[in-house]
Amino acid sequence: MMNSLHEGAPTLIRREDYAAPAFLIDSVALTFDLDPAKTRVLNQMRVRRNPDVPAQALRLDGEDLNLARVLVNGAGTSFKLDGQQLVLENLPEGTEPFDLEIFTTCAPASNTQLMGLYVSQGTFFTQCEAEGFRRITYFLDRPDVMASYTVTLRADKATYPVLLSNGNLVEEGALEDGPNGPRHYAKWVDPHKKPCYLFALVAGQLVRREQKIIARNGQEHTLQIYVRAGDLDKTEHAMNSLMASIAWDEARFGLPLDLERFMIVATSDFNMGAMENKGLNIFNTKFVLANPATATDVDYANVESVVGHEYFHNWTGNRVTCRDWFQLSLKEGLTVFRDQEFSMDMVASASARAVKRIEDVRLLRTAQFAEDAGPMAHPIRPDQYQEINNFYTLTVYEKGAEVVRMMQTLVGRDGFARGMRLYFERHDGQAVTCDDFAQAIADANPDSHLALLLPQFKHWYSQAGTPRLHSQGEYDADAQTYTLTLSQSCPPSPGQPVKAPFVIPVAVGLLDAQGQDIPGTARTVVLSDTSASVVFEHVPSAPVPSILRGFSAPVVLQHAYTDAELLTLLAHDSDAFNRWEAGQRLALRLALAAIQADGDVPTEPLDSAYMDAMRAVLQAPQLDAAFKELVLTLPSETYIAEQLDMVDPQRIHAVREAMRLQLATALQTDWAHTFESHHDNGAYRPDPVSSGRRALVGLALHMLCLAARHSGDPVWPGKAYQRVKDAGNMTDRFQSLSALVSSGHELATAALERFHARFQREELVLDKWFALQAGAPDHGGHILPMVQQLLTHPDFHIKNPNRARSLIFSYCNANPGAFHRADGAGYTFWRDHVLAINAFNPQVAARLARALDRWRQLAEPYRSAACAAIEHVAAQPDLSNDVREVVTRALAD
Ligand code: B3K
Ligand code: ZN
Repeated sequence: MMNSLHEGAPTLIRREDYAAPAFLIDSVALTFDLDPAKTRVLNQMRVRRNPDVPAQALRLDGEDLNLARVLVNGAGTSFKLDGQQLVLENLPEGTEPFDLEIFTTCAPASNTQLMGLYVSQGTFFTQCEAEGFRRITYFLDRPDVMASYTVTLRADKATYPVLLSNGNLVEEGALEDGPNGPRHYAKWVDPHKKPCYLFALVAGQLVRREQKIIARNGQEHTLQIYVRAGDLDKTEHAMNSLMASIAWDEARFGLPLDLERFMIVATSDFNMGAMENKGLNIFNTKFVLANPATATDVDYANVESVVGHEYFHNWTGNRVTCRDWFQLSLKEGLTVFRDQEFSMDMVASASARAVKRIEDVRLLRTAQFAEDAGPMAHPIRPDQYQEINNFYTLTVYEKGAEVVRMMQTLVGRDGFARGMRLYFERHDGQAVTCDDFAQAIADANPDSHLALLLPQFKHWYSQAGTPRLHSQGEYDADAQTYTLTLSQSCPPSPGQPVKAPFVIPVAVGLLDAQGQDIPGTARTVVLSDTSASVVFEHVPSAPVPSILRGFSAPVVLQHAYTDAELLTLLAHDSDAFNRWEAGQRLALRLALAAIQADGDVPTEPLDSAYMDAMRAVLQAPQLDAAFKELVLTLPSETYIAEQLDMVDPQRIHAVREAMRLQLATALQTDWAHTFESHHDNGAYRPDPVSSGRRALVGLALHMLCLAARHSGDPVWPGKAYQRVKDAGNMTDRFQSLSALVSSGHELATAALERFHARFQREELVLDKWFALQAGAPDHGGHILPMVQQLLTHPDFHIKNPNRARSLIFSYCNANPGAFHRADGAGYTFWRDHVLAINAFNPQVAARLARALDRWRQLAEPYRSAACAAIEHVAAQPDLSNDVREVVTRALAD
């Protein structure tokens, strides 16, 4: 039976039911006797009644704990257990503080959920956000209860030489010997009050990289990154990223590091990317470890952005935290915005900034737009949930970041910095709401559109769904004016059939027929009504409008561009985002035409105008390689599917494959030239210029291998194989392997074997090896049997989330052409693995469950088969709350 099984109907938690806590906890002293099988936790709290709330019983949250003792002011007291809560009714009256001592035990070694205190490869770790602290001790497990923490860790010295918790190490030393030999302890005091979700401890055998830095005010800080022995040579990039993050937050927002000591610890077993525990960030190894031999350019970029993200939480999340979990985007949307800005500020050129923006928008439009159109759609500030862990979503994070970005657009960059200062002046040390944040930004900019339209702007917080921005232009040659009429609508989402208009900042500029910017036309139009017109004066000839530049709002732009206009934008727009976007629109248009045409999939879906444009991009000397790679990459199958009311995944797959093959064969000479002129650019450096070159070389090699598979020419596959053997870095090596695998070339098998043999002791590289195979293009249904075979591979471990994701998620979530099989076998696989994982790790299972969110959109026979698989899961009696919520919502009308 599931440990976290909640009896009866799952409860729905509602935002409107928020009530302040009846008790406050001023301080907590925790003493841990760490033992994998049975860890003893002594929790000594200083508690008082909240004077603002009517007197009532104290209800402490707990989960999977063994309770041994409860003392109030040193004496025994009556208590009862109500479900998982510990209820204390006979507490001292009045508002004087009292001592509450609770002694419990828990079993970290059998904690497979990886929430609370658990063991990974012999080391203790914690994960408390959102509600994991209750699995460590009884507590008011809610973010608006902030306390001072003192933590004493006691353990066997040989097995657990390193003992870490939040804050400063104030004492350490030997204890009396235990049955396994010498024992020791360490005592940590966190100088900052914090909610319990930011508590952390780590105990085990770790080595560290250390760096001292001097802040602007002259204060010294110690930065440490803890990893397993053998991984130290993979920590330099994370340390550099951390130092850059600290410097950036001081320079851009005036926010200094407020701790003497800042630690990052890496673990292989982690449900998500990383966690911002105060002063003791815990990271998935995937987002810390990187060296040129094992990590790709994408890994390097991810490490920088996740290290930045967690560090930035120190102010946006930790110093100012959330009042309740409905406010999650307060910290997550804002912190994603900050990490995006950080990554952009780290690169020198405008075009590298644009590349980062395109990548962020591509993720948003592919995955978040799909979420916003499906059964799990929710506003960035949700109104209700059954399981909060299901709401750590692309909507809360990525769309939340877009909402913050729109605020910055509306008040300007300086105005936004001013707003941030006011936010911290008002709320430092508090647990607050999204309203408080928006109010601070608006109040610091009283004359801005944001301040004038604030209540309406906040519809972005309360309404789900992706708005449609309709646009129409009319040129008046006599008056030399161009009138752009903008209007908005938003499709219904669960529980929200009708939407009020949003405030949409639309960055616009006009191009002349030669593609040059028409002076004086660039502006940001703020659409707040259902529709509005804007007139551009002194427009000498019919212009081409460049609308929603830089993707200035998270909307779907609908404008009836002609192909000629899109080609002009692609060739000339001074806004790099819209240049890329024009190419995507052209490709999408051709893809949709081929998908919707009757009869067989055309062998050449792309027209000559498109091919010529792509050739021109590839040959353009002034364009960056990274940008070329983005333009030459076709819209994904998932993105294409989102444009259709009825989805035939196999048809989409076949059309996109035909398009890829056409690009590969028709531009073969250009690909070869691109490869030759960009490859092998010296010693590995992860900067945007060299990583852009490598990305373009990788795409070229993919294309050349794809063309070769059809022509039978052995030259390029031979080169790719050679690079798998002797590439100087993982980016080149992995791209070469991937080119062979995704073109389905016969050399792929030998290359995969060679790669595996070489990296069999590198967990993160093996994850790539599994993911590559599970995510490869399907040829005649070969992927599923191969995935099933890989499940039995000695290196496959389903309980390790990274490994489960690399094989099972790569197949179900990231390979639509292989997953959606006419025989429904992909869905059966999904069903069985959702249930298998549900039995030991509900959070990971619920993520996998999301793979069938969009089943209603599917054509037959997929739709019925998917529905049956979901119904099968929903019918199980022992589902976790996490999975239950996802499948129930999927099946709801
Ligand atoms: N705040 C954590 C996420 C916690 C997820 C809990 N299910 C990481 C982050 O967003 O920085
Ligand atoms: Zn975060």
